[in-house]
This record gives sequence, structure tokens and C-alpha cells, in this order.
Amino acid sequence: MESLSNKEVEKQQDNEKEKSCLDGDNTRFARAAGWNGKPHAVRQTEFALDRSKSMSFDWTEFEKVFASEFNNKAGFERLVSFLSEVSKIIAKYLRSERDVSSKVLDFHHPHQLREMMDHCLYVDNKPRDLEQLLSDCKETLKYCVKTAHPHFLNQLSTGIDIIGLAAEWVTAAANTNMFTYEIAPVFTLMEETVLQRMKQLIGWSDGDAIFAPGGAISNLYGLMVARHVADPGIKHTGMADGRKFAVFTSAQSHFSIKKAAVLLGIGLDNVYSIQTDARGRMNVAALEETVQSVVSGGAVPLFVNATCGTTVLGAFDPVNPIADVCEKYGIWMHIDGAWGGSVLFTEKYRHLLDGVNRADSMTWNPHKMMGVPLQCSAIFVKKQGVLQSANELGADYLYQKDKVYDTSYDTGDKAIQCGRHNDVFKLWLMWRSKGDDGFRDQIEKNFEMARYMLEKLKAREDFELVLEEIEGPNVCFWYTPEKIRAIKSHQDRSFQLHKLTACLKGLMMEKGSMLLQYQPLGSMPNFFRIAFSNSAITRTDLDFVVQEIVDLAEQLE
Ligand code: ABU
Repeated sequence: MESLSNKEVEKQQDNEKEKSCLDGDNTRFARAAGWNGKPHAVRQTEFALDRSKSMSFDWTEFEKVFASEFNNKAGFERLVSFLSEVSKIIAKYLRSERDVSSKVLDFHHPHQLREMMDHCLYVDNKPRDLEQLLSDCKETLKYCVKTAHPHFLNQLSTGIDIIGLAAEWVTAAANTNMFTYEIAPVFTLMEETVLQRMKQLIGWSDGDAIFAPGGAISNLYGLMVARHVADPGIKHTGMADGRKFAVFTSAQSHFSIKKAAVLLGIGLDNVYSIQTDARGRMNVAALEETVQSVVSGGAVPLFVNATCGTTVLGAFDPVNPIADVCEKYGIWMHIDGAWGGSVLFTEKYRHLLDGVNRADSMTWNPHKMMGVPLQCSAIFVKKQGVLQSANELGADYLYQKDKVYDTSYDTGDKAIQCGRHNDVFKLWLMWRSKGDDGFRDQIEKNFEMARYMLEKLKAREDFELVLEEIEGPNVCFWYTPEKIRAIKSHQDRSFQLHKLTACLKGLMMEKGSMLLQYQPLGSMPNFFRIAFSNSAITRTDLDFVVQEIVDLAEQLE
């Protein structure tokens, strides 16, 4: 073997140190293959080990990689081979996510995880080779929460759509910014196409829309445009004249409405929380009373938010009656359909949004019930042009009006951002793949699973439902073992339920067997919420979830 310079020896030692922390499987695999102790020059990646002999590279030779490494004579083969390595890592991860016998998560407290990843978490001035980076990818995924695992039921966004994932790769390859047509011609047209179809589902023939980074920002857009339409002058003068705008939203609506009021200078004190009925829907009589009292107090009723699919209970505020109040008092009506907007795909459930076409603006997150990879959220505004006029500043280094093409396709100045991520391609490709019917089936499957869970829990005495009837595909419940059922005092029982639910969550995290969301609501003690958005979930998975709660609780005996 050729003798190595000091620097090369040092580098080899460093690499050994980092690579000795490869994920467990690979370390074992490496030992079995007799790799330990061999110089890196003869160590090859899994790609070669998978016996695809035609293209195998020693990735230790490639460090401090720039595009040029893939640009020379052997570059294309290298590129294909390297991306194949990455795709194998991803495919393996996806397979493990689908394996219901695998853990959903391998939970560690932050200080523990930092220690465990100490060998690869830091960045410094040292370049690392591609083998190390492949190892880093595996190491990263090893500690990720498997959000597509059928026992991951923690969030409104669950599951992974493979077409969406492939589209994310293509999006990253195209790596463009959505602000101007000149650098995003194809994606700009896709945005126009997809948003137009969504507007049709809302029932609008006109209107404007833009993708935004999440439902909270889409809601912010709604309030911002409402304020702009009420007084376009604020764009110049600000809110300094002491005027009071009032915002109305249900007590169970998303906190982003309050955040938007804070950001826009309206202020938390001017956000009126409207009480809800037993099913979590806005009480419209209470809304009207509050509007009247705000008006008589001299404030301007600006904005009513109707939530269609509340975060916890999945309640749909009654759109038509709310629209009547808004019309009567001249108030902007916004729909936060981040969770529930997607039911517009289904004949069976679109009645939940009856009157949606009467809204002035609407938030809709395809990254929730439609299963589009995070993130994908859009804000729709019925009145053409106001999204643009509220936001446009016409930066002349970006939005020159004397460009050679129709500059109305430079959509960036409608946004509150400058740079904007391409969130459309994954939605567009999924839509091409599934068609309307595919999304309809997917959404109906979520409801079907929710109803299965609801009926299952209804039939058991050791579980108690928060709501016996559901609107959205959300099922909320307590585990109520004999011990709790025997408690006579309502207060003591609530206290014990509150503690038990949090305790069970802790146990499932430690075991890694599943992940459910829990929260209190109003005066109700902590309860579990399952919001269905992963179309891979089966009845067997739900049977498992129920039994696992019982089994975990036994540990507390
Ligand atoms: N934007 C609300 C998300 C909350 C949840 O996933 O549970």
C-alpha cells in the first residue's frame, strides 16, 4: 500500500471516527462483511454491495463536493449512482415506515439526542466525503419520527404520498423561485391551473389566490386583505390613528387568527372569541350579538372567521348563517378551511361547507386531508386584484413593467414574501396522478376510518367519546378504565383523566409504539384526538391503537 502523508493519515483517522458511528445495521453489516480495519479506499457503499456492479464508486474519494464533481467525464454515472444511493436510503426509510411492527419513534430527550448524534451533528471547517454524507442521511432518518407510519396519529398532516415525494425531488432539482414568470414559467402556469380548479371547487368564477407557507400565513393574508379593502390608505399611513377594527372568530378556532391580529396592529383585545355549541361550532346568535355590541361601542366590525374543520374537534362553523350576518353588517367573511376545505372534493361531505362561495376569502391546506407533502397551503380571495394591491410595492429590480412578456404572470408582488417556495408542483403531479376522483376517494377513506374508530370506541365501556357525532374526520376520546369510572366526584374524575391521558402519551413516546395527540379543551380535561389524513391506515391499525392504550395503561397499575 502506498504510504500516506500525515495529513492523509489524519483525515483517515477522522473519517474512521465519524464513520464508526454509522447506524447500527450498517455497522453490523460492515463487520460481517469484514470491513473493519480496511482502508477506506476499498470500502464501497451499499450500492455496490447490493450487487449492482455496473456503477460503483468509492464515495470516500469525493469530498467538498461541488456540482463540478458531477460535471466532468465520469460525472453523469457518478450522479446517477449517488442519487440512487440516496433514493435507496429513502426507499428503505419508507419501507420501515410502512412496517407496523417497527417503532414510530425512538424518543430521546434533547440532551440525550445531542449526545447520541454528537459525532455528526456539528458543522465546522472540515469537508466531509460523500460516504459520510450518505451515512449522515441514514443517521438523520434513524431518529426522525415516522410520520407516515400507520400508528402516527399525532398531527393533522400524516402519511407520505410517493408521487408527492417524487415531485419534491423534481422541485428541488428545478430549484427556482416562484416570484417571476421569467424564472418559473412552467410552475407559474401550474399555479394558475391548480388554483383555478380549486376556485371552481369553492364555486367562484373569478378571484385570486396564492400559495403561502402554511395555514397561519394564509389566514394572515385573509385578514390583511380584509383590512386593505376596508381602508386601502392604511398601506401608507399605518394604523396610527387609534381606530379600532374588530375581528370575530370562534373560541375553538386556530390561534393564527389572533396572531394575524397582533401582526396587523389590530391587537388581541379586538379579537372577539365567539362561543361554540356542544359540537364546537360557532354560535351564530352569539356572533350577531357581539357584532352589535362592538358596533355600538364605536369599533368597526372588520372580519369574521368561520372555521371549517376545527383543529381539535373537526367542527364546521355554519357557513350560510355566518355569511348572512356578514352581509347584514358589511363584514369580510373569511373561511379557515385549512383542515376541512378538502371535503369540497366529495359529494358526500361538501355540504359541510354549504355557502362557501359566499366567503370573501378562504384558506385551504392540501398538505392536510389531501396528503400533499408539507407544505402546501393556499389563500383564495374572491375579489380580483385586491391581493395584488394590498401587497404590491413593484420592486423595479424584479418586477420591471417593460419585460417582454405579460407581466401579470409575475405573481410575486401579490405575496408578503419576496422569495417564495415552489409548493405547486407536488400538488399538480399528485392531481395528475389521482384526478379529482382519487382525492375524493382518499378523503372519503379518512372519514370511513374515523367512523370505524368512533363506532369501535362507542361500543367499549373503557373509552369515552368527547363527541358521539362527528363532522370532520376527527375522533376525540378518553381512556376510562374501571378505576376512573368508579370515581364519583366529577372534579376528581376530571383531574385523574387529565393526568392519565398525559401519562399515556408519555408511555407511548417512550415505547415508540404509536403517537397520538392530546389536549384539554375549554373545561374538558386532556383527551386524545385522532385526525385522519393518512390513507394507508387500516382497521387493524385502529384495533392496535385501542389495545395499545389498554396495554400501556396496565403498566401504570
Ligand atoms: N395548523 C394546525 C396543525 C395542528 C395539528 O397538526 O394538529
